[in-house]
Amino acid sequence: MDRRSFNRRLLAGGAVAATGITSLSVASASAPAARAADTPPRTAPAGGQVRRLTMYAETLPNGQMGYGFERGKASIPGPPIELNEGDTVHIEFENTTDVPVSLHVHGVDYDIANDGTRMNKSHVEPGATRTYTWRTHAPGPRADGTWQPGSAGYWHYHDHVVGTDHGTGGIRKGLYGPVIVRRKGDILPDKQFTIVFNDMTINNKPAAESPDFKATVGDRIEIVMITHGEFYHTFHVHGHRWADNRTGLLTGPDDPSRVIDNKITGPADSFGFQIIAGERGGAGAWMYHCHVQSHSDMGMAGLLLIAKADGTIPGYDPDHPHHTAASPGTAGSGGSASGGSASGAGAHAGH
Ligand SMILES: [Cu+2]
Repeated sequence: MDRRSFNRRLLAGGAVAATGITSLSVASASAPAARAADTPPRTAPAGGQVRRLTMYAETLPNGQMGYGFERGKASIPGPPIELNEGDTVHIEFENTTDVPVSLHVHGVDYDIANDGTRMNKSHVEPGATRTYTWRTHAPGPRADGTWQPGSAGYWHYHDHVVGTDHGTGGIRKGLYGPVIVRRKGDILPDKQFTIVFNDMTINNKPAAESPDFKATVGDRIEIVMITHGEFYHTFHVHGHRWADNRTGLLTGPDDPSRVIDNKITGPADSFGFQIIAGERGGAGAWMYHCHVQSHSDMGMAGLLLIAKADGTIPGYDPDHPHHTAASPGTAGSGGSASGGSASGAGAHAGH
């Protein structure tokens, strides 16, 4: 599904039919290729809507856990929740698992009853339902003349009660997802991918199954990058750069934001940016990876598969493993990552 249909569905509110809207479900090859370089990009409208979503926490067949907009459709990461500054969202949240779960959010506005922690009994018992309300606001002056920032940003939600009062077990099992709040006029992407460095995994996948993401040259790609777990990482994409600011975009020739292609990121950090696929570099199997060497050697790497308009990807052989982990004997020697076994990360790293 392309971004446009996703936005339509989310904007429609209610029990959104979210089939396939996970960050892992890249748009199909049949989706019309956007030509961001030739067409003025769409922009975010002013906020102020009241949205209603239904959300489920579920235990997945492999024992991991996920959030989803529909029963039986939970994913890791959970589905993106997109808002415009000024919107309110009421999330009817059902816990279908056999342990207490919650929904705790970063960045947006919520009162203590919507905190999603045991401290204020805002978690959800097995089989129970609770409505969480998140609000957002545009920036503006306070009464005292100081400036209040708006809610716009690349944020995230996660469990805060499974395993410990900090949700350490829930996050480790996959209970996390992205929240994107846009400001009126923010440029909208053609495709959106969520990449979560969680302990030594990407999106809780073992190294050999690290997620690849597909696009066509010229697509305006939005990457939402979130980190969880025990380690600091650096996020690097080959062949593309972005601005280290709220949107990842420069506003003009005098925008002082630093342009980067590598960013340090620690637990519960999140950021996002947009790139034009293949701009100045062309089509190809472009790596993205953690740039801590022992981490990338252990498999914290995947591909941005950027195809030409005809669908071909120069030099890419899907049968050839591009980012398998180094053997356990060679990876992580002397690296801080060896401590990952205590967090369960070691179980993934050797696959
Ligand atoms: Cu790393």
